[in-house]
Amino acid sequence: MSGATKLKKLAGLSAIAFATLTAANAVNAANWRYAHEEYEGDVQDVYAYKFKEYIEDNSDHTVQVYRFGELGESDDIMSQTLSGILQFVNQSPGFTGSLIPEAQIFFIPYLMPTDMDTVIEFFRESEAINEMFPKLYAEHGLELLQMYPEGEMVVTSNEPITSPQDFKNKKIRVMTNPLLSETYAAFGATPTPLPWGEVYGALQTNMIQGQENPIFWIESGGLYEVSPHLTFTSHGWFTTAMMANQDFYNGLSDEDKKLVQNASDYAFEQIIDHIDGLAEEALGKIKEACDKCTVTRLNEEQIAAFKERAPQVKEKYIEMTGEDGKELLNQFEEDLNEVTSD
Ligand code: 6CS
Repeated sequence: MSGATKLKKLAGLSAIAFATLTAANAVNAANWRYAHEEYEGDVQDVYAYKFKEYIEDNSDHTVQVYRFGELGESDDIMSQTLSGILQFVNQSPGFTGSLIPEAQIFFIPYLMPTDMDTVIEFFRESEAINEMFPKLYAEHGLELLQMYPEGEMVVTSNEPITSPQDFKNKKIRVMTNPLLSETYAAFGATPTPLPWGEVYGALQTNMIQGQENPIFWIESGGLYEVSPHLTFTSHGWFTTAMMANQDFYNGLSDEDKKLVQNASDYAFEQIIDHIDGLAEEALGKIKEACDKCTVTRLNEEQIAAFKERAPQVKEKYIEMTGEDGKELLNQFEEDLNEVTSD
């Protein structure tokens, strides 16, 4: 065989090998479905798209992201994940708390620090977050991939709030977990659990007189238009969680499991950058857009009046979650002490 013929034959063989490999990759390449609870450009959307970017840049898989409303409410996307229709879901403990009672820990008021750097360090280092929570989620068929903070909780209402007395006779919307209702009852309000899709309309029609959420969401969802008095109560952070259907996750190759873990970590780092300064920016936009809006930052004395009602909520949490919840709370508090005593 001449040199030229050999070369042609080799080229032919490698073309076949390449085509075979590509076909094999195409067979192995999956399209994963991922739903979250927010709109374009919001924190959960940024996380989802960073996750997608990592997966698609580092494998042949693709990720299809569904935003709020495309597949229903928060509870709907969780059901779809549990039944395997979706592979990934981002749902905040505000809703997961009705499925996994221990996840309600984030609604014990004044448990979390207010300073963002401390909160982030807590999420990075906490044994409760990174070791205990994955086990609790696994008991419910979910592979917990990441918990992350979105922003400090701020109350919006039809009148400024400076004391628990100001909450009297006000129906305050809460996400649908029982402990958050306990918190607002302890604060002196009438808690009103509602799914997200009903909140704007209920404020607009005065069915409810207030709600709580991070500033970026109050701005992006236009909540300040119908609930113009903002109060910084320093009582907590909006936390969220990204997870996978566990049967799906367990069925992945080791390589794909690593890919998913790396993509979750990558998106987490991106989100930490993203939320830095986000609340201040959103507050600036609200002040510019809204003449009737007021901003109240409670002073230490005013905070104390709310804080003294926190122990009764902690008691309720223990009552609702038993020994497992107590153990989680102890670890959570120990982890918090570690990051706040630095
Ligand atoms: O209040 C809520 O229901 C919504 N708040 C935020 C910040 N994200 C999604 C959630 O559904």
